[in-house]
Amino acid sequence: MRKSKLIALIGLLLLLASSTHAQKLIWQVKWIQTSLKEDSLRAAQYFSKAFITKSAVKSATLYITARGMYEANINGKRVGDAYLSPGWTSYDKRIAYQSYNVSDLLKKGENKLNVILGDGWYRGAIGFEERRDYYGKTLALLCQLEVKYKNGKKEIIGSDESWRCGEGPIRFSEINNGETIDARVAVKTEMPVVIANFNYQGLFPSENEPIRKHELFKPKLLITPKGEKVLDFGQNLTGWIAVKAKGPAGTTISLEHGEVLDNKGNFYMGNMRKARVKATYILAGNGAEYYEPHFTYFGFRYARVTGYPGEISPDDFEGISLYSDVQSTGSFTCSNPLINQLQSNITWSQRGNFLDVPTDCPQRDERLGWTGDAQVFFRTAAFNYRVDKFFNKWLEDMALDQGASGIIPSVIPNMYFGADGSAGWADAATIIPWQHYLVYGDKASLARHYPMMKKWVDYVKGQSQNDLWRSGWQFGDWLSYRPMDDNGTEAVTDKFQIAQCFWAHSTQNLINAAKALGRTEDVVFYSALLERIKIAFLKEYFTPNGRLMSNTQTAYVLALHFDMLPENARTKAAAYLVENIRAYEDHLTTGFLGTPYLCEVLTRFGYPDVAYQLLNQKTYPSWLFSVTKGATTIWERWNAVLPTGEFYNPHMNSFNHYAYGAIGDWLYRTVAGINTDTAGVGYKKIIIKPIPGGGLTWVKANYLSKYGKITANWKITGGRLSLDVEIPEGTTAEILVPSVDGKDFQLHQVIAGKYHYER
Ligand code: RAM
Repeated sequence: MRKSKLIALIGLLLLLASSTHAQKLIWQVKWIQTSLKEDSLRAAQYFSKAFITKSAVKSATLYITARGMYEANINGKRVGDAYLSPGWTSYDKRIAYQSYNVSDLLKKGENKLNVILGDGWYRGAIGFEERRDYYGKTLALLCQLEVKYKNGKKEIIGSDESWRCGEGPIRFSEINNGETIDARVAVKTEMPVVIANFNYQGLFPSENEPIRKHELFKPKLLITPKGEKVLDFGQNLTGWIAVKAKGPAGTTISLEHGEVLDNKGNFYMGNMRKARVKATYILAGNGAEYYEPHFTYFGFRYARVTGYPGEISPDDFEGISLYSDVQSTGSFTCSNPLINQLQSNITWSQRGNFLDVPTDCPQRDERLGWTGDAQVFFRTAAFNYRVDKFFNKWLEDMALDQGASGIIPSVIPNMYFGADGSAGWADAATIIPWQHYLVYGDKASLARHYPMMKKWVDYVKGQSQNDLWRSGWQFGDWLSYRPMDDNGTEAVTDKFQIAQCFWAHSTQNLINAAKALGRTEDVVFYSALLERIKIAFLKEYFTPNGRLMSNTQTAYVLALHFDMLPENARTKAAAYLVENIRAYEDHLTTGFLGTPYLCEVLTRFGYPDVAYQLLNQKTYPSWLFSVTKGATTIWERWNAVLPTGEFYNPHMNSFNHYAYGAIGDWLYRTVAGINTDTAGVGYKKIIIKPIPGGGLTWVKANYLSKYGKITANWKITGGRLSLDVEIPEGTTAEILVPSVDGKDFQLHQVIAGKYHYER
């Protein structure tokens, strides 16, 4: 007994020692900045330090970060395979640093550590318009190379006054505006550096996956009707293009990036707004040259090429996709190729918008961490990829950016442009932590985000009068169906009716979290509040006959999904929802807030057939409309391309916006039927309940939970349904085997194993 206690204690001490070692890096270096005068283009800054390793190196670690974006190399070899480092956090509050094992890059004797700094998110044009210098005007570098010698000695080579700085080939780089590389300019670091006036405050070791290179694409060359040379990579992706070329010195190759061709087949950049999205390469003229950008990224499927020397061969170009290196965890395929394309589009919009921050879009002058978009997409994202760390990091910034009043900014990292605290956007503060807990079962994270959840609910409470939230900025059911008509088919839902639903939802999420964390007082307090919120909702927005004041799909979906209505009024409300869908000839009319729950609500209230009709709908507005128009990612609007083939107005028309991809959650959870349960969060307890329908004859899906792989495959042959299920070790499951028509279910309680059922 005693001995085991002692062993446990030693174990604990060792654990503490190792974790404090991992977290407590002692910086012994200085922030440094360039001494060069900058022109308006602000070329990338080059830093270097020559040093000598005195004896054989055992190991070496480089700790590095920047105010700006960094890329390091030792003796000409790139350090690590992460891009756009140190990633984007609320830099005014915290900046991540990374550590790299560089043991293999050092050699005995003379070495050179080189670092290039670009403007990045720190001071380049980001967000709307040409917003620069958001976090500061000065780029700075902080790095510490810790060398351990075989003879037991240690040495630190870090940023300090002994470094040199200068310029090199990257003449310009900005997130929104691309990069210019002039290979004729040699790297020259001869000037002294300046010690920058920054301290170590807010520095933290990054825990989430870095941005890395992923899929590679070979283009096809198109000559458009205008006679322009355009590369088509076949997929709307986020990243950049690597180019091989050979030509005289000074030859200038430009690549402009676009997502779509216009309806005449010409290159189109109208929807980029102020983002210049251009990569420029100026050849050194010394034979075969290779280029790719460093400190920018593009959202594109097409690239217009100008200035390329000689014949353009597609072999000389490669599209490289970049995104946070999160583990792939899910796949969904079925017998309908259009739905498979939809799933592919969802996955690609996720990839293209998960670059350290979940952004709305990757191409125009925006690319911001919009809270609403991230919230509606979270569950879908968590099926496709393991996003626990990715979101924990972002939620941490959200907590830091939360106002003292409890208000949550609309974009995280916050860009302060007003319009904060909107229902459905700011509610990301409770929705994501709670959903995160359901998916990953990580109580420590939930506890960490709990104060933010509570502060947000309290903020709304402070705004409310007589338990009604009817004030402040509201985006409403953003981008819902709004035809230009005179007969009232617009599907606008009263924004405060929506707000009241989300306030209830946030309060419910808070209560759920309080229960999970054993905060009984909060459970009691917020349960009473929730009751009052719902009573106030009914008085204000619910008619004696059972309709809602705004008689829209979104209104019914939110009221039903968030349990706003008395039990005995729900069946009727669901019937009104269906009636409404019928009135639009089996079309959805929902915007960002109603769409994620639409099919789920229909399923819950006994209308999975209607949900399938919406899923299968090919005419506007619908998910498959964009698919039939050749989309390879999810569009921002149901009508990014109008039924006429024209574009919607260019001011806000992204072709890579994952929000409407939230239907992916329903594909996994209902069509394939893979779900978890509050009785065993994090897929400790699994529910398998597929609901066949929509003419599908087979579905195959799997999801890699932390316990292992969960599979649900079903098919219908000869009027019989068969279901194959795989349940991982350490879990239990309820398998509900559906009848062919999806109307009744046979329950099996199982443990880990592979199961086959037929009905
Ligand atoms: C748009 C963004 C985003 C949305 C906001 C309200 O500009 O693209 O998708 O959340 O507006």
